[in-house]
Amino acid sequence: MKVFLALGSNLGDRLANLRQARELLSSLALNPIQSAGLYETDPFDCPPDSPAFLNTAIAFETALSPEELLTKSQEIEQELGRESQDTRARNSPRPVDIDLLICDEEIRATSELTLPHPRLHERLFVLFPLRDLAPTLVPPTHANPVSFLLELCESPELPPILLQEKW
Ligand code: PH2
Ligand code: MG
Ligand code: MG
Repeated sequence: MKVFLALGSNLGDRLANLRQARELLSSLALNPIQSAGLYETDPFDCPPDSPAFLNTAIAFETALSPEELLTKSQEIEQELGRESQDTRARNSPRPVDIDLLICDEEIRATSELTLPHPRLHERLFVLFPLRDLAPTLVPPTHANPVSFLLELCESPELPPILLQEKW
């Protein structure tokens, strides 16, 4: 199964956090991980005075199911210092956030997991990196490729700033 994950960090050494997340995720991958560019983005829908994010996306093949990948991703988030959902305010600063965007043609709508990610097409901080990896991919349940989803996106976010293509 080919999977696309969004990565974000707005606490601590943000780039080091993203690199560590990628390194830990690589143990789940059957092939070398593909990485999107590294973007700095304004916090969107976050508590006031939240620090800026680094956002990116990665893609790899895995033998895990989406549910297994979700569990592993949550373990990695916690290993990198993220507090559990019950103790922190919604969208408060986090060392790393790992979101499953697309898992092949898999579709889910459970309380644990929605696939494709329900806000995939609404967020510039997701679409910019995803376009780097898969501009022509039409996500399941969508009618348009990623590059066109980005053109259609009417988010009020400031455009993400590309800091580095490689990281
Ligand atoms: N993640 C959120 C909420 N807001 N804003 C930016 N810029 N980047 C994010 O990754 C992000 C966000 C929820 O996970
Ligand atoms: Mg998120
Ligand atoms: Mg998340």
